[in-house]
Amino acid sequence: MARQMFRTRGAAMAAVVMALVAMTAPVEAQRWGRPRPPRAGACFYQNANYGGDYFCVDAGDEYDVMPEGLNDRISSIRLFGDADVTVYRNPSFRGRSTRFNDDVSNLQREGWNDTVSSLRVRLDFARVSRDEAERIVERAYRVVFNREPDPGASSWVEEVMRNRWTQRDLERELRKSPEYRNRRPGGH
Ligand SMILES: [Ca+2]
Ligand SMILES: [Ca+2]
Repeated sequence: MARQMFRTRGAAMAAVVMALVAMTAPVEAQRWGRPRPPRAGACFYQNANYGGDYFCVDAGDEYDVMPEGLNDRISSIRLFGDADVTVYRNPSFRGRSTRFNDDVSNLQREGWNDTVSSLRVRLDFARVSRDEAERIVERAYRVVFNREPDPGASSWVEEVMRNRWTQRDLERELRKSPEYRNRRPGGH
């Protein structure tokens, strides 16, 4: 019951957003073509191995119903900019679903050829690599402590990855540390 209400409210909000978009810009019906891939999002191809025409969806967007001509036609998927995709066998995010967080060159191998009837594209925040986390720690240390991270900073790398922190989140945590408090004017 609660889930049903949530879904209904979500749909109502989506309708409001769609109406706002419609007021500010003409809504271009999504169709097969050769668009420029999004910086963060996914492209869906008519054929396996990213063949034939395709359409693209930005991260954060979703289709509860596939635009005309796109239903039960998708055969491969490419992801861009740390996005992931959840596909559903039926409209309205119903039926069997699978989440993909990597390119799928042939949906047939996954049991999903020509069967996707609704989909969601999301940013995959979980996929912060260790390299990215280390860079976040380095930058945050320079901002907050005005120095390079020492070996003790490796535990912060783990925290960034586990909690999916941004640099700003980490800076906030570092400012709670004794090192930061002691270096502030008036601190001793
Ligand atoms: Ca197809
Ligand atoms: Ca279907």
